[in-house]
Amino acid sequence: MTTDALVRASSRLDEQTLLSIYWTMLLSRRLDERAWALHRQGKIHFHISAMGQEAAQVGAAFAIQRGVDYVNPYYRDLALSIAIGITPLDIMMSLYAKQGEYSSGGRQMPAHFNSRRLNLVGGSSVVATQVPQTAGLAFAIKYRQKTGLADPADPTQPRVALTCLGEGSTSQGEWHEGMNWAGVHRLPMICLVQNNAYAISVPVDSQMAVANVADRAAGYGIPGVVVDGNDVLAVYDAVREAVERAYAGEGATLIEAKTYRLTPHSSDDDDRSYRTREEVELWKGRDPILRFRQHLQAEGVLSPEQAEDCDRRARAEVDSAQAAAEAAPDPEPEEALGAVYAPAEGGS
Ligand SMILES: Cc1ncc(C[n+]2csc(CCOP(=O)(O)OP(=O)(O)O)c2C)c(N)n1
Ligand SMILES: [Mg+2]
Repeated sequence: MTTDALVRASSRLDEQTLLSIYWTMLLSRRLDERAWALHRQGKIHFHISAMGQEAAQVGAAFAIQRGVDYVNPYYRDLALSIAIGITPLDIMMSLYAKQGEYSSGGRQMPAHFNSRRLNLVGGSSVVATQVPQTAGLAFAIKYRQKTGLADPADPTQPRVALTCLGEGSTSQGEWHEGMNWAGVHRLPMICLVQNNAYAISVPVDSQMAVANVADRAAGYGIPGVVVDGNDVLAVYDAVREAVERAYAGEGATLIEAKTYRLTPHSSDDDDRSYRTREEVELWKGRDPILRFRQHLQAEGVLSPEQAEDCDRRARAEVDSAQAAAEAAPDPEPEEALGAVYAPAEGGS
């Protein structure tokens, strides 16, 4: 490691970028909170939340080349998807399943984030299936660069494929298969495990017999890194280092971000049956957004007035996204018979 690499990459982020990271986390949180309220009002049918995990997601997104690198997200990656370029209006249109909804024309559940334009790859609800797909994608990146078939517009552009999943999903065979492939072929891949301590009701110590998911990296011959998932800059640093390894042809990295989900698993879960209120309150005190706000204020990057202004603007953006989605037409019933991702003929 060079002396330069010992300096945290995040220490080189300019104030504008730091504020943009903060804004993205906050916007995701306000959108997320509104979705819960809409669900409880009976206006939408389902929501699954990123609350508590914004640092892990936004820190990772800002460490890659957003829109250039490939991302295979999982259902909890609301904040990550917003950071990549999915908009609050897109999300609201999904929640209301309105005509023209961005991810599937309103045909599948919300939280299946995808955009060809943003290199955000749509996944299945079946957990961990995105991991071998990401390994395949990373293999293609490497193969195309080696054989000169890389992006004809920019053949020298380095790329990495990032995927995310929860710690519970690492019990699935697909995860092991994908990670092994990434190790064997030294693929430009990053697997970010967001360890939020539960897989629905199952606590992590019933899920695995090792202390850290990252400990398993040794079995794949790749580095495994544990990071404080509620510290956005620590996550940024860990992912940035993995990106640089991937771009330099040094292969894949497994990163485990230790975090906590502040909400029940989904709008249809009651977490009182498997975790105490004291535990949840403890983690609310470690809220990654509050923590980053305090950091920015201490550094003189964000004043209390600016923080309030950010909050007002985030709420206003969520208000207008909600209003636009409510006013949008429902799909025609016969649209349900069409293809999910693209029109059957001549689609984009
Ligand atoms: C193969 C498979 N088994 C079970 C489910 C049902 N399921 C959906 S989410 C989930 C929990 C996953 O927990 P974790 O990987 O820790 O992610 P988290 O939801 O905590 O972010 C389960 C069991 C599924 N979607 N796919
Ligand atoms: Mg989990």
